[in-house]
Amino acid sequence: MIDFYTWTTPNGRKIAIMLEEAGLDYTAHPVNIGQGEQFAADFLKISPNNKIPAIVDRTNPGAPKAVFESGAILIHLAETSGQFLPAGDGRADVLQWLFWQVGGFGPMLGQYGHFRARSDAGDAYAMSRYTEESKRLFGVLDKRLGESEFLGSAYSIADMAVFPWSLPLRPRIEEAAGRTFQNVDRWERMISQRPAVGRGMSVPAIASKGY
Ligand SMILES: N[C@@H](CCC(=O)N[C@@H](CS)C(=O)NCC(=O)O)C(=O)O
Repeated sequence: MIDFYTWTTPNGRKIAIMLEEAGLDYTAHPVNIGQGEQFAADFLKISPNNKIPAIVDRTNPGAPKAVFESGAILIHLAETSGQFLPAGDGRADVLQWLFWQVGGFGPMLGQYGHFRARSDAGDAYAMSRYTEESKRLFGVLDKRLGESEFLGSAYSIADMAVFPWSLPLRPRIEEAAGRTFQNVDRWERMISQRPAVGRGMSVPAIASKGY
């Protein structure tokens, strides 16, 4: 069984999708980051950077394994389940797009959202910087998905990492860019049809917390 600490945000949903896709036994624990629950001492023992997502993998009851950082969690779950991260050449193909997401697409879109929500603060340079970077990154994603059905050569943890960020942000970035990202749209529609993705995108069902 896996204890999964999460909230209603894209970084949490990456992991929820993987847990559902891989058919793993897990319990979701909402951590309300709007109310500061990520700073609770017990949560910091699992996630020292005070961010969701985090897991405690209790598959081996004698040796529970805590993991934080969404990319590390996705790799851990892929390796332990033997799913969605191929061996050989295909592995690097997936990992390069996974690292592109955790190192660029997620942080830049996150900063875009942060400054957009505070546009009254008047930080025009920050807004311009993160809008331009978001447009550039969506362009990179669109180009890749024009060449390939998925980010790697098959559906993988890289697609699961990018999808929860792309889906809500693409309309705003398309508006800013004055263009559509048609290949991303095609890929989002395909990913959206997967039942496990639908289930993962609705985790957590806000009810209780406990860690
Ligand atoms: N690099 C981290 C980023 C995680 C992250 O930014 N989590 C946000 C929610 S999406 C969070 O927990 N923020 C709370 C805070 O910063 O205090 C990862 O990929 O797991």
